[in-house]
Amino acid sequence: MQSKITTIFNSIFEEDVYQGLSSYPKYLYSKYIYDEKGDELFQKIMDLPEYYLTRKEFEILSTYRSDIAQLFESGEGFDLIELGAGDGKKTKILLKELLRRSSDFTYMPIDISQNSLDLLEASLSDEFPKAKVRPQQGMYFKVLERLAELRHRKKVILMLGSNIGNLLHPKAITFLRNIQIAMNPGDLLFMGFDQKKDPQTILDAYNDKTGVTAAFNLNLLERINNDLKANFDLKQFKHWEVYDPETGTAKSYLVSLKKQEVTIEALNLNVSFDQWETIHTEISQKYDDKVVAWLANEAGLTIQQSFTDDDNWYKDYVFTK
Ligand code: AVI
Repeated sequence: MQSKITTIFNSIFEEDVYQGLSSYPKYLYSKYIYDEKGDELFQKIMDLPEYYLTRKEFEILSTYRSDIAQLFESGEGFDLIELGAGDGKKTKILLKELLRRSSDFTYMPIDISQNSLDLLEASLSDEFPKAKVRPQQGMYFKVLERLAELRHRKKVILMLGSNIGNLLHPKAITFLRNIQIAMNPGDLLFMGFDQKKDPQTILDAYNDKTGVTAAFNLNLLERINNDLKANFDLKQFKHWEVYDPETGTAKSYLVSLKKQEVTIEALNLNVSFDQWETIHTEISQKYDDKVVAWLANEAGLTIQQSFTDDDNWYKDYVFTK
């Protein structure tokens, strides 16, 4: 008779790592890159010359700040709810414009990390002491559910950085549908989507010369080493990026440079790698208008308008319910 061993996990992180590294082909979720070091590396990525996404969205928000502010404004005032505000560098362009126009609004950044929210709140009170800021700590959807009950005035939901691109289409649709459910007629969703372009430009953005993106990807293994007592040798794995111009999907991998075995003590797990075996770590989806319209339609949303940069490399779309 076969005996079934049940592994008890102490966290979803443990369970996800166990599942991902016991599967064939192996995978790990990119959300786990973002520990303290991962956050720092991502800040560096955003300053890389190859990583055009941040620059392009900055350009769009700066160029169209007054049109965007006008779209957001409403007679009874509005709540500006941002999903994943980070350091708020790009959002500050809009906040500055809204304050200049004396718009009546409350800024509600939502983040899972209380620490990021505290830092953001401190920098906002320095730069914009007059802004009404009400940070909301928690998972996006739990907070959005709470905020859905705010029916007294217009909600503008903001998600910048093409963060949606880290989800495959079916998950992106569920994500957008959950936002749609939290919206009332008249509310807006303002969201960034990185666009399809010269495949080489995309490959370079995820494979910079200085190796910051490689270190970012490898941070997944470092985090598992630190948090789950594992012994990944980071020098024996190589960052590898591919981009399929047909589907618009950029995929990141870590490739094992030799046959090797890794022990993850906290999971009581030995993981064997063949030479050249892969761990799939991230997708960064690129879009065009047709795909965004399809996603919106599936989620019960309508595109009202979009803003783009001089090269049409990146777009911010405005959706209504
Ligand atoms: C956060 N996210 C939108 C980034 C992206 O472009 O997929 C994460 C990233 N991965 C490598 N470089 C940047």
